[in-house]
Amino acid sequence: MELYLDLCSQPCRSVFLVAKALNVPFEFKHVDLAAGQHYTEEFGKISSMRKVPVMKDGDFILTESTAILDYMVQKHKGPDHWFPSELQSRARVNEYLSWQHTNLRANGSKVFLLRLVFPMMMGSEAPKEKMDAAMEELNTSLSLLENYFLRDKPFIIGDKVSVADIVAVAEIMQPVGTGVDVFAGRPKLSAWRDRVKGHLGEELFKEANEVIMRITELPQHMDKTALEMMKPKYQKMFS
Ligand SMILES: N[C@@H](CCC(=O)N[C@@H](CS)C(=O)NCC(=O)O)C(=O)O
Repeated sequence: MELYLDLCSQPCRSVFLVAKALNVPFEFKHVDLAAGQHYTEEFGKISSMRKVPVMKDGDFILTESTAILDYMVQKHKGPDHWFPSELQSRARVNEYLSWQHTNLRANGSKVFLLRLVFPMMMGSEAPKEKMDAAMEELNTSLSLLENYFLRDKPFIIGDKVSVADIVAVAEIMQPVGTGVDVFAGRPKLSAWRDRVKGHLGEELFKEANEVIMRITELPQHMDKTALEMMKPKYQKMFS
């Protein structure tokens, strides 16, 4: 199996962490988004979507992190709790995976884009009102993760960790990488993050998050040609 990933990306970190946690044998194919490698002819042959993550298993190519997670868990039957077969626990995982795209993932990414990418593409800090609105939306998503999905359980499905926790942790690290303290005043969320980290192991958690934890260094060594190539897309998005 080949996994095309850039660990600065949240869905890529989810796929990487679950693959590692389940001991799925895979070849790590680095697609450097900041260097525009997803626009190359070579990557275009793998996926015309031009996004990561992508999984290639023999001739079978799959995009979309949540579909890849499901495929990996089904193929490499690990402990059942990762994506449980029991009806209601499985439904809880799917509930989180359906919710996150337009909530924690979207709102974490928005904060990430405004704090890190906006200045690179627009040459100034993001307007305060845009930043405040994005932070408010992120906080709403964090509260829903705490108060709806976690409640007083150790993990989203209950006593055991599942792919839903891994996806959520990977999402949270996106704004954290840009210096937002999402855990301030949220002891329940911090304790849950520590449990997930404990389950994965300190070393794997660190390996998965190394790139995002150094992401603020990106503007200093971003490839200038790639930056110019990406500007029109982001300028349209931000304006
Ligand atoms: N819904 C997709 C999202 C994939 C996605 O948006 N990937 C981003 C990185 S987080 C990407 O490759 N962006 C490149 C671009 O849009 O130019 C998933 O969950 O896999």
